[in-house]
Amino acid sequence: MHHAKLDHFPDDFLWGSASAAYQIEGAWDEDGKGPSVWDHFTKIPGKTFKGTNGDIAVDHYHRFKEDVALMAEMGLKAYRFSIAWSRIFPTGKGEVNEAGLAFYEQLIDELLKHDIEPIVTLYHWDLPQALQDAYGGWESRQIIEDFDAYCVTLFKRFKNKVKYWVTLNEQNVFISHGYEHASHPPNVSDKKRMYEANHIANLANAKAIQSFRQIVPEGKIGPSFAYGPAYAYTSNPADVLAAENAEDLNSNWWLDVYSWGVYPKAAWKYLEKQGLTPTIEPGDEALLKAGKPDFMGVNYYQTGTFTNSPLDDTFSNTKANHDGKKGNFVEGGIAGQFKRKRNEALETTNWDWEIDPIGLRIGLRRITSRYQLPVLVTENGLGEFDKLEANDTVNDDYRIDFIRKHIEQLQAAITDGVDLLGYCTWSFTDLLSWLNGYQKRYGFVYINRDELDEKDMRRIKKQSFHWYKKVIETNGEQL
Ligand code: BGP
Repeated sequence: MHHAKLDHFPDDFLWGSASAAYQIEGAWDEDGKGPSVWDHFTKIPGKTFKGTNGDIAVDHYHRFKEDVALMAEMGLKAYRFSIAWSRIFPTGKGEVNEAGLAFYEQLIDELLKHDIEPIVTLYHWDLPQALQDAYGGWESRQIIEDFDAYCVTLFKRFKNKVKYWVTLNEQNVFISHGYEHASHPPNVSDKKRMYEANHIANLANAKAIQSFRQIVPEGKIGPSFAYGPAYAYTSNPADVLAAENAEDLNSNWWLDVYSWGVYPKAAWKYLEKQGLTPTIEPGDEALLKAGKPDFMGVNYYQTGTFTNSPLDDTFSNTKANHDGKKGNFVEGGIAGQFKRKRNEALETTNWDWEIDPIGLRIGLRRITSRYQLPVLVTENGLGEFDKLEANDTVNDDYRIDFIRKHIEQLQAAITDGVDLLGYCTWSFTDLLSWLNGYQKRYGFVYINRDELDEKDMRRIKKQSFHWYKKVIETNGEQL
C-alpha cells in the first residue's frame, strides 16, 4: 500500500530503548543476588564467544545513574529493562531479598525523575539456578506458581510507579535455543521436552497476566515475541505453503496461544503425528484463554524466507554466525515442512542477519489483522562492529540508516491502521550479546570495553545518539 500522505506519530508515542539485566548489570553475586542459569551456562567452555560472560557486563548496576542521565539527555520517553529474578528471590522462591527490590526501585525512581516511562520485563532468560536444580525449571509445572509469586511481589511493589510490563521475553527463543539447539541454558537437545517446557511457559505467562489484572488493573501487560515473519521464496504454491508452515510452526505456535489460548490447527496435527505435542491438563485451556495480553510486544530483527522441502529432504542443521564473519550462517529447516533460504533481495549484516525494514511493517500488519491487538515494538536494532575513533567519536551512520528505515516503516504501518504504542531500539548502551561477546554492538552509547579487557568502561555517545535525540524531539518528523 502506498500512501500519498503519512499519519503523524501519536503525541504520546513511546520513543524508547531497551536492555536486559544479564547483558548490562554485572554485579552477578552482589547484595544477596543468587546465581542464575546464565551465570552457570556461560562458564561451560565453548558455549559463548571467547568465553564471555555477564559477571561484570557493562557495570550498569553501579553506574545506572550515569546511564539514566544519558537517557535523559537524549530525551528518551521510555526505557525497557528487565528484572533479575534471582536478585529478588536468590533461590527463586521463599524469602524476598529487599536489596534486590531496592536496586530496581532506585532505577525506576531515577527514570521517573526524568519523565522516562519504565517498561519492566519480568523475565529475560535469567532463571534462578536453584529452580533449575530443584525441579528442572521450565520443565515442571511448579514454576507456574513460583513465577507467579515472583511477579506478584513486583506488581505489588511497583504498581504505582510502573504502567507497562512485559511477561516473558522471546519465549520462542529461550525455549528453542534452550531445549532444541542446546545453545542456551539448560543446554538440552530434545524436541519433546522442548514442547512440554514451552507449554508450561505458556501457562506461567497466562497465570502472571491473570494476577496482574487483580493487582494492577490500570496497567498494561504483554509478552515480547521474537517475530520473524515468513516469506515464500517464489510464487510457486509449494513454496507459499512452506512459508505458511513456517509461519505456523515458528510464530503462530506462540502468538495464537498468547492471543486466543489455542494452538494453530495444522501445526498441532503435524506435531501430534510426530508424538511431540505437549501434555494438556484439565484447566489449561481456560487459563490460557484468561491470559490475553493488552498488547503484543514485538522484537523484530529480520524476516525468514522459505522453500518447499519434501519428506526425504536432507540438509545440514542450522548454524548460527557468532563471530561476525559474513557468510558463516547455514540455513536449516524441517524435512516435509520447509527449508530456509537466503533472500537475495536483501542485504545482510556481518552476522548474516537480513536487513528488511518492510518486513517490520508486514509483521505489524499481520499481528493487527489476526489478533486486533495494539503493538509495542520492544526491540529492533543493528548489531555491528563499531570503531572508536579520535576524540571519542563513533561514526555509526550505518546504524542511523538502519533505524531510520525501520522508523519509516513504522509510520507507514501506523498509516495502514496499526495501533502502535511505541518503539524501543535494541539497545541503549552497548552490552553483552549472549553468544557473540562484546564486539557485536547495538547501542547509542559506546562502552569502552571488549571481550577480554574491561578497560575503563567509559560511556561515549555515538553519532546515532545525537540523531535519535532529534527524532524524539521532533516526534519522528525529522529522520
Ligand atoms: C534478542 C534478545 C536480546 C538481544 C537481541 C540481539 O533475541 O531479546 O536480549 O540479545 O536479541 O541478539 P544478539 O545479541 O544475539 O545479537
